[in-house]
Amino acid sequence: LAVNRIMGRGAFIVFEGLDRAGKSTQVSMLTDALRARGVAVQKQSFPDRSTAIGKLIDDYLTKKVELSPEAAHLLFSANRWECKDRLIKSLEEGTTLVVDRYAASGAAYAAANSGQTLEWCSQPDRGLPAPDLVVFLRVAEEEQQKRANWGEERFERVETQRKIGKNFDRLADSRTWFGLDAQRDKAAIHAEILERVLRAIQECADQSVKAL
Ligand code: T5A
Ligand code: NA
Repeated sequence: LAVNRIMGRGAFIVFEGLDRAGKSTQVSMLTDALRARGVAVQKQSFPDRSTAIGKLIDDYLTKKVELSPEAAHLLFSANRWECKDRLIKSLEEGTTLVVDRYAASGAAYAAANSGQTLEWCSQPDRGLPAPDLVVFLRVAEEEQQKRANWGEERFERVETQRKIGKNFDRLADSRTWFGLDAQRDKAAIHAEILERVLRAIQECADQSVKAL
């Protein structure tokens, strides 16, 4: 598209971190700030609990249904695959995507929960669009537990979170991951993220969307 060549494609920005790290808070702050600067931007969360698959995932997370860990993992992945075409279309039209959790959450949580290897757990997402930047929010367990509604959903236990944290460390790729201390003031965290994201938007404008 001629428009793409002039404007560039949008950036695929993903937020990752343990439960209550502040992802949703920062996703909203970033989306608002980009919009205020005239950047075309869309927000997306995974799991997307609004679809049929997403409703089943919600029942699983809130402990209304039981599933084998592997079956649950494949549903989380299917929930990303059902959005694939829409995500790519938005990026190609020049819209930057700000996404709350993605494939790294899938692999890190499933490996902690199922006992399958990280490699096994990474397979179902191979072929999905790859993030240009993964913003990784770091919080200590004491801080996590102080934040609202801790302990209600399925994976909100200290032992599980420790395993998931180790998995995230193994998945972190120095080229695309940007880790930061998420225990500071919300505005300070936001300022650091915004600066890095504006750079990512420029850097990927003339690159094609890569695949996981
Ligand atoms: N999952 C997910 C899988 O197992 N596989 C997958 O493939 C995927 C995609 C639900 C669960 O599903 C698992 C992971 C999860 O266990 P979710 O819907 O994203 O995933 O749920 P959570 O990540 O648990 O969402 P939370 O809402 O708990 O965490 P957030 O988004 O990280 O945190 P946020 O922004 O809502 O903030 C939490 C609280 O902290 C405060 C906020 O005001 C809020 O009260 N807060 C701060 N307090 C002090 N200082 C700061 N800087 C703060 N920032 C936020
Ligand atoms: Na969230």
